Amino acid sequence: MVRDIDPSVTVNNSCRQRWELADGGLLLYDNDFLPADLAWTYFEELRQTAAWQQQRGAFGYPQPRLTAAYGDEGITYRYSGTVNPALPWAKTLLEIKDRIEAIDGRYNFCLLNRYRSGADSVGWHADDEPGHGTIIGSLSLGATRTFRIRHNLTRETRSLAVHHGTLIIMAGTMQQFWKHEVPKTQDDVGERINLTFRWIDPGSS
Ligand SMILES: O=C(O)CCC(=O)C(=O)O
Repeated sequence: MVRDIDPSVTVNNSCRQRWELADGGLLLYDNDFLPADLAWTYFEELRQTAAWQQQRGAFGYPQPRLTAAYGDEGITYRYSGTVNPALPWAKTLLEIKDRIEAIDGRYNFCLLNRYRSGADSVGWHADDEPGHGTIIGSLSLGATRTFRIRHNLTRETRSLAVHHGTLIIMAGTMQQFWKHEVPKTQDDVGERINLTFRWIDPGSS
């Protein structure tokens, strides 16, 4: 089953959702979190200055996107065979982190994903590594893409359009019972940058 957002809750192009998901997952969605001009300033700066690289995943294949990692000193994010030591926070990232922490969560690491076109993607996964916080703040900049979530057992699937300036917060038990993905698209979409702010226990990284 695929359920999309009910468009009737959209007011003046601004749409906020709070999804209380099966088994205690929680997803907050705000498609109007950042004003468009500020979001473009962040997009351009991060596109030009972040330390982008194309990592190889668990089976040695290049990931279909570029990534960069920033955070507190000594924090490393390891997932799917990749090792992502944090570079020192850039000022812009700290500014964005403050804005998201004002909504929910506390973060010491940010993974940036850059989707160069519709051919770039991230497959179904959960961010459920031991020692990681359960709240993840995820900001979208640039092209609109589809963000999907799927329950591990029932396969209930929901889909959201993530726009320029959209914030999603994933919380509760969502990483335990649900997976998420950004699928490839044949649409002629431009570049998108996504920032996921996380908490990684210093002892576990
Ligand atoms: O690009 C996105 O919206 C999702 C990124 C993601 O799933 C991740 O970094 O774990």
